Amino acid sequence: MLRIAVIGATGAVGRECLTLLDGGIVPAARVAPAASARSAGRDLASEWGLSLPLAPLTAVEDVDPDAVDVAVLCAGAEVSRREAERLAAAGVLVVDNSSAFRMRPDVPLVVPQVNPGALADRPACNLVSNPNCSTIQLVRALHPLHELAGLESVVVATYQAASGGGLRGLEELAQGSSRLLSAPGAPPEEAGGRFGQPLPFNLVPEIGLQDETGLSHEERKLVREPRKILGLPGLRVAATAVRVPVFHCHSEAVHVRLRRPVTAEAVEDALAATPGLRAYRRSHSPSYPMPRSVFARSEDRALVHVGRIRVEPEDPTAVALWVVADNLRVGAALNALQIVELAAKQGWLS
Ligand code: 11C
Repeated sequence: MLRIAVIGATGAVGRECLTLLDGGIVPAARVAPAASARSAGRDLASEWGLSLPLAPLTAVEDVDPDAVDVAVLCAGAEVSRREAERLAAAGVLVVDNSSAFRMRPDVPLVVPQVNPGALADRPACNLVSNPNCSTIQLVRALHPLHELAGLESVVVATYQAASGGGLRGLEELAQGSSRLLSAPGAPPEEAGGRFGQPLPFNLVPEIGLQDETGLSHEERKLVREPRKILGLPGLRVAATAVRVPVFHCHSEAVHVRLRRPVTAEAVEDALAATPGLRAYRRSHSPSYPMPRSVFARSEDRALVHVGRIRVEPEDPTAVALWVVADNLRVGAALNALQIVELAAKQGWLS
């Protein structure tokens, strides 16, 4: 059984990891949570009602590489840049949730349902990257279409929940919304905060800083990461990423051009036959998932949901989809722990 460190354990993704480990997703002999030094000593097992074999919470810098086989890093790119290589150099397999190493050619970027072959061999650097949450649900919906008729190009608009901004993002949305509900005429908040702009009752079409071409950081990830995961370096992807005042679950409007013509039935069948994905056929009522309905049921939080499945009558290579998934679970913790599961199956961690 594995000895797993969860770094950034007190954050939104870290907590999801501990919840999934508590449910037994990967049998662990010992789970060592770590967070910033000011959280050290917190008793997460009693705070969150966990019964997994949890070691005392330590500061990130104090994680002992000799006491763990695998470390899941969920504390953001800055901590990953500081800690991942220290642990990896000492022989720990590091599964990193941040954007720090994703585009490094020697670091596999893995969605186990899409490119498990990227983990055929243990990477010499001991690092595996977990993709961005909005990328994971996108490639999981795109992959069956690629297998069906070849991907030519993708246009995606995201509707991203506040939980993508962590616990602070959730708190900002809750507090700002209740403030506005009690004083609807109140002037808008100042720019700033977790999302750069006020989110309650608003839409913020900029997630992360824009580069010189005007693409935001989130949009750059949506363009580059699918190419690496799908093994399609020339895939054309256009993305607009928008933060919306929804607490949980990212949604995406996806328009795809395929190499060969398809029918809507064939697309529905391909999506419905894909493990871990729920297809909402046009005959289904409603014919689409929504963030709140997905978040409401634990089993739905582990799936990618695809609805509004359309093929343009005038151009049967053009397909449109609406994709919803829990960004903290499917888009982060679950994918990371499925990477751990795959690495364990490969015999890398025994
Ligand atoms: C968001 N996608 O919703 C981001 C959060 O690169 O792993 C995850 C950032 C990342 O704001």
